[in-house]
Amino acid sequence: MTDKIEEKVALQTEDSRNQGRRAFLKGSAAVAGGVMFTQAANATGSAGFDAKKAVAPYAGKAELTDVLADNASRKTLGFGVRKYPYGMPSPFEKEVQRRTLEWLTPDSMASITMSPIHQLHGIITPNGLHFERFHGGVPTINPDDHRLVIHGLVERPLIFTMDDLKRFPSVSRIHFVECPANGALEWKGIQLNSVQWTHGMMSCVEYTGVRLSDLLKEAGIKPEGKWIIPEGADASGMARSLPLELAMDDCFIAYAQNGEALRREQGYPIRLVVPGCEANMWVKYLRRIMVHDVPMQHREETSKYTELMPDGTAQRFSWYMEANSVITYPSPDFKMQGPGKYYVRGLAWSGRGKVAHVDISIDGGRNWKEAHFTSPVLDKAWTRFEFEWDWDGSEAFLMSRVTDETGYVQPPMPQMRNLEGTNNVYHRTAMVTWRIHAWEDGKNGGLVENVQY
Ligand SMILES: Nc1nc2c(c(=O)[nH]1)N[C@H]1C(S)=C(S)[C@@H](COP(=O)(O)O)O[C@H]1N2
Ligand SMILES: [Mo]
Repeated sequence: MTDKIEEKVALQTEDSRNQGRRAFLKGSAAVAGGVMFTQAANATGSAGFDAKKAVAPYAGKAELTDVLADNASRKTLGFGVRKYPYGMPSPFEKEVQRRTLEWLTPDSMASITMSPIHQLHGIITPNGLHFERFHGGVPTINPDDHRLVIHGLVERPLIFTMDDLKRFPSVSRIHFVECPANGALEWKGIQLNSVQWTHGMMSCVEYTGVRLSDLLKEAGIKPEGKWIIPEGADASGMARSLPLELAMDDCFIAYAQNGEALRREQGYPIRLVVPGCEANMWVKYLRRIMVHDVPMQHREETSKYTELMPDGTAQRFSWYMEANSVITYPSPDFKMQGPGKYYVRGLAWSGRGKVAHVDISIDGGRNWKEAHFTSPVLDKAWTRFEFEWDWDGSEAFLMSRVTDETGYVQPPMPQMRNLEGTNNVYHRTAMVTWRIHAWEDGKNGGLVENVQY
């Protein structure tokens, strides 16, 4: 049985590759009016075409005939409508998964999985690939039974059903969400050779929900009320304190993510969205918000979500995620395909606003050139950058450095380590370096390796 399935998959792979090539040829002919053929003509004599600088390989007549020949997928019908009432990715994408490290998360109830950010495109994380972090398992909550309570130092304690929440004006915003432990494994030195491990504790989606300020105004905050303590309905009873100014600013309570209801892993039926801030404040399965005069004293946040400085003292509250960036292609999961033109791609984001610009170095930080953006530039959201690079095949050290709209510049790793030491677990947001091995470097030729510079 298994063998049969594998056989089928192998066959389909071949077919879909051919189909992919055909679609590409069709597409380029339609868009560029037969560029492929013009290039072919140039390559055989005329000036103006430099085969060495081309990204796409030259297609001769024999290859074209071969690729354009009918194949299995054109001779049989595919599957019909209603096969998947809820659509699934192609089976050929089955390696694109969130993953965990066994040694990092021995217990699946208090666990984490990382998003395969090297396999994502643009700035939106699909719901099924959103990173996951939970302290007490994922509850399956019936939204009809779920309530949100706002109480404490308020004029009118309130109880909302999920339908009540949807009657408020809605907001839809694209934001990144990042665990402050993202990158933490690399504080002391290099550990892992994949951007999924070094930066996958984050995602970026479109949330829809209701403004927290609308609900708090409805309840009426008493003058003594200075903090809110949101709490989750899962077994972990996750709770954190937020100052009222932050709560009244751009926070909202999301019921939807990328156009559909939140996934259970992400807090179904509702989660708090605290744009730009540490993900642990984004309480999932939100069941109550208590308005208080002081922050919570004895909970996890005071012991855990602090930054331990070299002298042993702790920075107690560090809410915002600093500007950060990373090159996702090429990165250690890829191997270079030979000297030639590459489009270096990556993500930049800032918890304090918009990304202003991203610079790229190919020589380990000595020289920098500006990348351009290929996505919208949004507030507290991922921004996708790209940089054209002619790789001559020699050893290179790729780095990206973001500057955000506040003027903050992403520091190099040695600078961050000197400043904060290595006791810290959180907020390791310094630059990373990918070493590209020279093409002629024996069996390592073209490998991409995580090194710290
Ligand atoms: N109720 C509840 N909310 C929670 C948590 C939790 O365990 N329970 N984990 C927090 C932490 S530490 C992180 S990093 C984010 C993870 O969000 P995600 O699972 O949607 O990626 O949720 C936060 N909110
Ligand atoms: Mo987290």
